[in-house]
Amino acid sequence: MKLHWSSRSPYVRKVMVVAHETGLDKKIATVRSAASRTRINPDIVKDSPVGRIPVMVLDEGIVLTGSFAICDFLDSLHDNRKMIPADGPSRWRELELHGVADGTLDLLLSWRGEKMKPKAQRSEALCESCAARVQNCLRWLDQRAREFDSQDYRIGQITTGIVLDYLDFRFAEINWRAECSILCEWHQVFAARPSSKATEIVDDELS
Ligand SMILES: N[C@@H](CCC(=O)N[C@@H](CS)C(=O)NCC(=O)O)C(=O)O
Repeated sequence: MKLHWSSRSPYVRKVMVVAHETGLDKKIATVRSAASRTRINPDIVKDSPVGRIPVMVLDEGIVLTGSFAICDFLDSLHDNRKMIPADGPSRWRELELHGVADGTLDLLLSWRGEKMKPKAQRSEALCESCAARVQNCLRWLDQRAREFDSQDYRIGQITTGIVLDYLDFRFAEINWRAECSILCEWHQVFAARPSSKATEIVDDELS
């Protein structure tokens, strides 16, 4: 399995944490692929027309675009604790959490894309809307974190931890620890997991 990969993408990190948690990391051949909103990377679009990462090319030639589909595929390859429950209420509960955590990442990436523009081209309305929604999401995640349990460590908690690390990486000005005391305490548990340590964000200029 080939994975278009970057050390700075939170969505790629989600895939890699799931791979480590399920013991599949050694089976993945990572290819460093830089993705940007403004430049098309021909190596990525050769495999997926969307031109974003992560993209996984399976051994049989099928190409999976997007982190959730890739995590779902990885989950089909093992018989240990599933990262995405197959059915029943636990599946919908997990997708409820994942939806908010993943949506927070989407908001952060849109916000950052806007913040990086020269001031004259920037939409302050978009920045303010992203800021308000991110704050709502963090409050929601903080309440939900009351129920976080290591026996139930799956894609929803994984994505939540990645959101928090991404905030520290790209939005150091947001003091989420001050407002989200439950997430703040839980983040230490997340950071100590071997799968988190093995996939820490590295700001190498190449990716
Ligand atoms: N929903 C997608 C989002 C992927 C995504 O936005 N990846 C970013 C890198 S972190 C990207 O490729 N950005 C380039 C672009 O938006 O064109 C997923 O879950 O994989």
